[in-house]
Amino acid sequence: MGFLKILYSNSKVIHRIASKQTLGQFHAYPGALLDFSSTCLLSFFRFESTNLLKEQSSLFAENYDDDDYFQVMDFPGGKVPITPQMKFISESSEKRLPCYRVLDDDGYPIPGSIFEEVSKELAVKMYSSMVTLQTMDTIFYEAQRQGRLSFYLTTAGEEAINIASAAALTLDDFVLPQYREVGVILWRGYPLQQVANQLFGNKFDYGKGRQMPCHHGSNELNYLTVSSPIATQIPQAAGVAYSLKMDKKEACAVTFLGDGSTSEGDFHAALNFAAVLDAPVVFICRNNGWAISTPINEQFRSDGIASKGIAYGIRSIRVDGNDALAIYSVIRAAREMAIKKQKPILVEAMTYRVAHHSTSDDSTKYRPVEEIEHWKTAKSPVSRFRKYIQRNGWWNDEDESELRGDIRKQVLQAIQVAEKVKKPSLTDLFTDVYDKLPLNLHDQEKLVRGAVKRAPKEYPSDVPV
Ligand SMILES: Cc1ncc(C[n+]2csc(CCOP(=O)(O)OP(=O)(O)O)c2C)c(N)n1
Ligand SMILES: [Mg+2]
Repeated sequence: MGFLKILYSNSKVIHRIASKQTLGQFHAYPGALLDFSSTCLLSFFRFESTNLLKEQSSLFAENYDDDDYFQVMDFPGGKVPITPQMKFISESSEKRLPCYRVLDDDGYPIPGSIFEEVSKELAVKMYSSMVTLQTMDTIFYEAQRQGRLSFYLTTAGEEAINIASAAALTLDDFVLPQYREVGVILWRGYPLQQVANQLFGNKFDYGKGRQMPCHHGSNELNYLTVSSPIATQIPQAAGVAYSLKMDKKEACAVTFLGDGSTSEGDFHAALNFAAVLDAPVVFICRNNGWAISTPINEQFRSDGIASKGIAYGIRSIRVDGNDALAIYSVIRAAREMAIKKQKPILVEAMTYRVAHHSTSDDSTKYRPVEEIEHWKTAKSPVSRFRKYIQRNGWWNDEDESELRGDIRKQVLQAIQVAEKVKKPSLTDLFTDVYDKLPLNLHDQEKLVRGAVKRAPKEYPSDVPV
């Protein structure tokens, strides 16, 4: 075992003290400080000093070469190679992490790509679900513009991440979503009518109208309800995964998050917890380039998100988020690894948020319309997958118009039904959190009821008192 000690003296010189084994590489000078290990024979030498400032450029080497290492040293946490070279690891690697892809922009499999085959039945179901998302987005967005809904968020441009990842999971896996993943809950069996009920906050909404629109959730489908505060779900997912581990379940937790969410401390705490607890969780980050109007270059300096996983000791991959086949293969493999090896996995899906952030945003104010158009058309994940299934002989133009017409009818019907249903009663505003209503909530309820009595005309007629 050898020792390396770096001492900064006033004159900015470095004295290196090393064991005998290292001598071949240094000019040795006697008379320096001594550091001992009881287990090995030590000599001590003072080596030629180096002027830090003069040699600064050589300190910022991209990486160490194998030749730079000549010994290892025990530290808490394991053995670490030692080196006489003082090289800072560069803040940015010259090479960016690659992005796994199966289908090119025209829907042709890239020669040599390794991926999980999907059957005709599964492929058509995946495509139909993506078209359902597109249709929902068009109609619900319009309904918000007509003033029938208070708020709406689309999944435009991210249909493949929604559907292909959902298809790769099982119902036993717990999903902890952000808010742009309604396709995942739909895939698990949440009816279109329920989507509309939630958006209108009517009495059939599972959340009884207490959440904003687009905050879906279902106990039955192991899909935790969306939380408005960004990144809430990420540490929760590490916790859910740890609980699945304790119960020895053949399932994992899967959480979705945006690139913007990685700027929250919760993201970092979650990754670290998951790593040290060996929690079977798959973190799926939709890197869509924007957190409302903040572009990713104002969000982080790292090579995206996958590089952060590596820093936390988490197996990570970057995938083309507009390639349904690539996502399906990656999430299948990630799930399998998370469960079999009992460890977390980070997936960074590269994509683009094609629509405005939500109905409260106008993205043309902060990004070029041509850029949006390019991603909407040339890079569309839905068109790409359609080309693939059509070329396989699994789909044709007739199927397409029939499907679009049919889904359009279903969404319009769901809106009409949901809109007519009464709102949850005033009482529901105060229930479900505490077993017994605490005094402060009891007082608040009394206050509200008093106000309704005093000004009944101000109170919405479709909300039972
Ligand atoms: C703690 C917190 N801060 C700020 C917000 C406001 N907010 C809502 S969405 C959002 C952007 C999130 O961006 P990203 O995670 O990239 O998701 P995307 O909308 O791109 O899918 C912000 C800042 C919030 N909801 N919660
Ligand atoms: Mg984003």
